[in-house]
Amino acid sequence: MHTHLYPPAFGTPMGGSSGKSDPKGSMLWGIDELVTYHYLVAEVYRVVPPTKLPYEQFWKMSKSEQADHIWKNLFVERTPVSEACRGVITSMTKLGLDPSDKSLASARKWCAQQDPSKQIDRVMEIANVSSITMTNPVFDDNERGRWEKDARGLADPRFRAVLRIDPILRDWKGTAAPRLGAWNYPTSETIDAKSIESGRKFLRDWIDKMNAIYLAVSLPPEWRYPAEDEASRAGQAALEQIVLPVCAERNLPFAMMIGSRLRVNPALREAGDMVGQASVESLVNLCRGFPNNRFFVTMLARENQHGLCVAARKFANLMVFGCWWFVNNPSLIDEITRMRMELLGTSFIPQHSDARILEQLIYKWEHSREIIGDVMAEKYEDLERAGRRVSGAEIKRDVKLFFEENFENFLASR
Ligand code: RAT
Ligand code: ZN
Repeated sequence: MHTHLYPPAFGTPMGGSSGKSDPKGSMLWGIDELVTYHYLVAEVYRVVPPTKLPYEQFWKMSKSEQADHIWKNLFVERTPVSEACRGVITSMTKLGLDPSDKSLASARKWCAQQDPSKQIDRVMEIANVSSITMTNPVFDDNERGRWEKDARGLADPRFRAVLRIDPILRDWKGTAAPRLGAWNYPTSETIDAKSIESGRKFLRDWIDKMNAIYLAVSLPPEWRYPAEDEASRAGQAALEQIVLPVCAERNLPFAMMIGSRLRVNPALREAGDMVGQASVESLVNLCRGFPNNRFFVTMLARENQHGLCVAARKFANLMVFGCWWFVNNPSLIDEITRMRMELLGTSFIPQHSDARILEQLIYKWEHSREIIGDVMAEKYEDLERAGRRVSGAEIKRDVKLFFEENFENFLASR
């Protein structure tokens, strides 16, 4: 339900057998991308610190050089036991590549011979995934440019779009308002009548252009509703008067990923983001205040998971989803899934993937499914011990809810 994956029409830096490489392309796939995933950049810097390899020097290296550096230091000279490392191993094994190789040369050669579109089919088949939901950040110039040039040409039946609108809530005055103005949606620094009209029109136009299935934002741990400081008031007003009314009018859920503090170590770029505890109370206020809106919500801090579960018991318009980023580790997936089943039964979405590189779909699903399956089995055993038989058909029904229908039904419900 949430990935950063794209079809080939968005361009791909690694052309594969089609040979069409687009350095600014958004479709990331293949061994070099897999091994340079930002989780692994963070991990390699624990082993080869910036005093030995300055950040600027790493970023100047080619993708393959970066991959070789990570492979050598995390996979060959150390045992790749971290979850991000193990993920690469699972994906390689399932693709028939040898994860014990000392060098990436043969994996690289194999990838170069693959056609990007066929690779998508292959990965979807191995991962047993029927549909991929993209994240389409409209304030990103590269992304927006591609939609403006040829929105129809981007359509691919395997992918669905999501309108991602972070600056509207995070930085109305400094980013969203001036950019909307430049795109012929006149706005003010405050959320006045003009800003509301333009903001709503902007969202409607882009929902239509992308055929978006929901809208989404990522918010810092400091996010509060209602806002507690002057700087956040425009974000609150934009949420109340632009985003939520359009979601309600179009009957689309709003996805909120809460708890990422961006760039605590800016030199690490995407790998430099941190976790922080968010306010579940703010979410509760929002769910109560907007009963005609539906919210998909995930939180990044382990400490927020219990409160989030309890909040979902109070509001049917809140759908808890996934184990995001730093909580996407076996021990925490186990703990969180167990707690959710105990508090919410089968009415949540246990996994959302967040794959950024195509082949990650393989391991993110494989690893999570195994844990979720174990938790389910244990819960069924508990039920049987309590005196209630659980049939195969019922188990199938639950699997379908967890891995497909809870998401689809929440998208479709009114
Ligand atoms: O989990 C991640 O890979 C992060 O880098 C983010 O992309 C996060 O998932 C987000 O969507 O903001
Ligand atoms: Zn994401």
